[in-house]
Amino acid sequence: MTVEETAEKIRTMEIRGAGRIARYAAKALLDHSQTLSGRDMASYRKEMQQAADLLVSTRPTAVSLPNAVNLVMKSLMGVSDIKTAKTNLEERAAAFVRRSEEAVSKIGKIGARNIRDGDVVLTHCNSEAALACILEAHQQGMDIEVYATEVRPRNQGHITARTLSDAGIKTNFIVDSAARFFMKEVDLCITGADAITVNGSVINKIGTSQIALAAHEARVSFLVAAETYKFAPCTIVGERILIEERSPDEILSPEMRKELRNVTVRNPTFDITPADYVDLIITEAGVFPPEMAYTVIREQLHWDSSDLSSDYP
Ligand code: RUB
Repeated sequence: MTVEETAEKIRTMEIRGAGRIARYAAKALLDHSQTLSGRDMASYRKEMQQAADLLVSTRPTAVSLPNAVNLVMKSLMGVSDIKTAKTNLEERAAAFVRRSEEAVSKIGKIGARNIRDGDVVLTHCNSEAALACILEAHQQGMDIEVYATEVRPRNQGHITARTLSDAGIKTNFIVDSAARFFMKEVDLCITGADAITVNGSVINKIGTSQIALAAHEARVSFLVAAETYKFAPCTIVGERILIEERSPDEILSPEMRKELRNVTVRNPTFDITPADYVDLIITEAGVFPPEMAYTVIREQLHWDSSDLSSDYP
C-alpha cells in the first residue's frame, strides 16, 4: 500500500482506532522509505517529510498519529548519510509497530487484573486496548458480561459486539443514549483513548464523557486503557487537541438536509472527559491515576523540559 493509499484509508476511516492508525502510519513510512532510491540525502529527507505531513494531515485528534510519525522521523535527526538514515528510519518504524502490538497485549494483562469474576463491564466505541482487557479477563476464565454501545454515527459498536460475540462473551448491545439507563447494572466502564492531555483529560469517541459522567454519578469505576503514545507531550507546551468534526452526511442524508432548511447538523467525532471522572489509566507501563499524566509524558515519552524535546512531538 502506498503512503497516499494509507492516508486515504485513514481519512475515510477504513483504517481507524488510534492504535491501528499509528501502526499503519509507521508502516507506511517504512514502506515508502524502501521505495526511495537512496542516492541523495536531501531529496530522501524531503520526500519522507512530505509523506509524514500527508499522514499527519488525515485526522486531527488521535495523538498516536503524530506521535508515531514524529518518532519515526526523528531517526533522521543529525544523520547525513543516506544508508544510515534509511536503516535507522526503517528499524525505528518496525520497532514502533512491534512495541505497539506488545503494548496492547500488556494492557490486556494488566487491565484484566482490574476486572473481577462476575463483573458487568460497559465499553464504548471500538478500542483494541479496552477490548484486550475484556478478552483477557474472559480467557482467564472470568464470567463477565458486557454492555457495548452502538456508537452513532459510524457504528463502531457493531465491530465490538461482533468481537465479543465471537469470543463467546455474553454481550448486551445498546443505543448510546441507553448508557445511563443501564449504568445501575454495570460494575465498571472501560474505554480507549485517542489522546490524553497533561492534566489527565481523556479524549475519546463522542459520548465517552456522558458515560463517564453517568458512571461518576452511579459510583461506577471508569477506566481508560491506552498505550503510552496516546499521551500528548504537545499539551505540556500549551497546545490543545483539536476535536475532529466530520461531514454531516454521516448523520443525515443530503436530501434530508435539503428539506431541513434551517437545521445545521453538527458531527463532532470525539469529546473530552475531565480527569475528575477517570479513576485509572491502564498503560503497558502500569496503571496510573490521570493526575500522573505529566510524569507519564516525562518518563515514558522522555519529554525533556530543558530542550523542549521528546521522543514524540
Ligand atoms: C476510535 C476511538 C477509540 C480510540 C482507542 O475512534 O475513539 O476508542 O481510538 O482505540 P474512530 P484503540 O473510530 O473515529 O477512529 O484502543 O484501538 O487505539
